[in-house]
Amino acid sequence: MTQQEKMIKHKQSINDLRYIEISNMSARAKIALQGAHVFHYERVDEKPLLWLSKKSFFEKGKAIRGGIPVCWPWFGKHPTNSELPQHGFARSSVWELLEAEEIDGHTTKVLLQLQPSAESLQLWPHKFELLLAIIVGRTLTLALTTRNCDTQPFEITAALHSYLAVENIEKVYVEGLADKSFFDKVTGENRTQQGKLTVCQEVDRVYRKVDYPLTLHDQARTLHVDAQGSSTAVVWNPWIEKCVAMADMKDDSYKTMLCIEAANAPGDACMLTPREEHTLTSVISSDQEIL
Ligand code: TA6
Repeated sequence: MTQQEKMIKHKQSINDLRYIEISNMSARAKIALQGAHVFHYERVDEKPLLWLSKKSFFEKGKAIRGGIPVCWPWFGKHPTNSELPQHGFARSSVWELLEAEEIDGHTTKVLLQLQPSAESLQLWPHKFELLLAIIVGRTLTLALTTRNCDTQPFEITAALHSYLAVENIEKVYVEGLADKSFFDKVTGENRTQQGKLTVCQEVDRVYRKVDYPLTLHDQARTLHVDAQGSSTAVVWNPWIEKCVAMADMKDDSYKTMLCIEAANAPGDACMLTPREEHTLTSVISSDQEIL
């Protein structure tokens, strides 16, 4: 077995869902081909940075609960048709693996592609190419590129919906959002963030004109979410009632996760003319030194 084969293992499967397992000198990651979904990322000698629900479905056509779902070509509810799937179809479609290569002993790159299918054209009648480049190393980078391959312009909203793992939600705070205006999806109001963000109830907010990086202070470490190609950031924790109501979360799951999502949420939508492209990038890192 070559060194490269040891570091990139293909075609493992959970309930028939294929995934790639990456392991290099800095980190380990697992990426499902359904959704191009990074559902595990941990640096060597450190707890996972990404949260994954112990009750997540690993089923065809159902998004994994945790990791980084790719919300595309719309974020949240469809703007005009509430019967269409929340957060679009990219997260539940099977992507094609184009490349998996070791850049050096500490860094591995994976490239996945989604193209239109009969099903996608029914949901969203546009020709596109969607690429997700994932770089697994001391940091985790995801770069989502949308190309308009159609003859007409189209508009997308999107998010790299990262679920970050925390020790105790009631003791964390997020820095970088002070004085930013946000839409509060819980109350339906527009508000302004006063100081740092703490979480002691349901939080579902779309922050505007965000200056990345955002910093999540957990008890033993500090996580950072940096982004390019995005001016909106979504922060979400379902809190007690919504968590209990979700079939793929344990009742107390809300205590150990917080989503901080680099997004092109409504208000930051991207209009692409034919052949134009846009890249939304998110970089997740930790301050904890590798031992
Ligand atoms: O990003 C926050 C959000 O849009 C919330 O409103 C919440 O519903 C969450 O995503 C999870 O959505 P999902 O469709 O995965 O259950």
